[in-house]
Amino acid sequence: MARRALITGITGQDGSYLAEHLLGQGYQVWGLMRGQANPRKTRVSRLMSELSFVDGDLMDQASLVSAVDLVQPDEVYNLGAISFVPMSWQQAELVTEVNAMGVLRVLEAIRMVSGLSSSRHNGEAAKNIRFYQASSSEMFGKAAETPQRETTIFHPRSPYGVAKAYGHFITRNYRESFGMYAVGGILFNHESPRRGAEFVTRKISLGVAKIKLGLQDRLALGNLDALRDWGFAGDYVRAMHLMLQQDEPADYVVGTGEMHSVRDAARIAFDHVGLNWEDHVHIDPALVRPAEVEVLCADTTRVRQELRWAPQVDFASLMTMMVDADLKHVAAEQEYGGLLAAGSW
Ligand code: NAP
Ligand code: G4F
Repeated sequence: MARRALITGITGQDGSYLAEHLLGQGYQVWGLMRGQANPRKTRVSRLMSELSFVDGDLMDQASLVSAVDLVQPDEVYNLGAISFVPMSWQQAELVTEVNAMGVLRVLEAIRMVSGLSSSRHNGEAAKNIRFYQASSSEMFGKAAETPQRETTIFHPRSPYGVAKAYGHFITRNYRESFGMYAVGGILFNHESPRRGAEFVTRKISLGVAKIKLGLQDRLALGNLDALRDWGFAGDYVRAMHLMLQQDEPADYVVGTGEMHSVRDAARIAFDHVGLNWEDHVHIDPALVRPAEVEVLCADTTRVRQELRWAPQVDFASLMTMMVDADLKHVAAEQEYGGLLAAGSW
């Protein structure tokens, strides 16, 4: 019988790639969808006709219990979150509710549907629902060491990072308290043509496409010196799946092991279309963060050795893939008068 997976965050970048990957592996896949008419449903459902949806919201415990009960999943991937770091300074309480308490609510939903009693210490799960939590390298924040590995202490620099640290620890706690197969994937930045336009790589690729097509001339950025370990989202969802296929649950750091600056990202993207980035990029101090994460780079030893996972797309190929996709995207929007914009990536 086909295995069943439930994904929260189905309308996001990772949700779409993970659903495609799991469908390709023969799973039946349900995506948790919030809102009565989520405008982002169209873009994910037109990619995958086999995908099913179930209503629910990470803010609403009862909806999560109903969703888990209805789907009866073998695996739950909690990718839902408010994922844009700057928003977490503006709406810290909301981000904490969704990104921290939301994790607890999904774990509780699994515990309730599985019939695991709260007094059952280190017991066997009545129904073995495996759980993946989308933890983040933002938890390392002001990094104690570089590269960062599974044992590096957390020093989050934003309410987002603090909330993710709670989600990571509560996942580990449910593993230790109830014997759940529950893991946190500590993923470093991963991007794609489906990345939200608010994140720096996509902001650059969209900006480059619009400048190349004569629709704008300048691109405002913040801290050009920030260093990140950027990979391709399509590679990283394979690691998520592998983490739930092991004999024993464990947390893994997932990245490429290479770091690049925001300046490098801009240079590669502008070079790709024959433009000089310095002619177009200007610094907007308003885009510099109250507390910046300066350096993130993964120590990938464990994920490579134990999961036999390795990324397939390097940084330059990732940036040029995104620019090429946005050149097509922006040209199509121009041709169809922006009609594609609402639902498309
Ligand atoms: P994304 O594109 O921003 O997608 C976020 C998803 O969360 C969307 O589907 C959104 O659905 C959903 N969501 C937001 N609030 C919700 C709520 N109250 N209830 C249910 N769903 C809700 O993020 P992503 O890049 O795919 O990242 C996936 C996960 O990995 C996130 O948890 C993120 O924090 C984490 N992460 C990402 C990276 C990265 O570099 N991409 C790295 C480390 C960790 P709506 O359509 O309803 O808004
Ligand atoms: O693309 P970003 O907004 O991603 P950030 O903050 O690293 O967070 C992403 O990765 C995390 C994993 O480490 C995820 F957990 C999180 O959900 C998200 O997916 O910014 C990257 C860097 C930052 O240092 C930022 O200050 O780029 C710098 N930057 C410089 N100019 C900019 C800009 N970032 C944005 N978004 N916009 C700019 O104009």
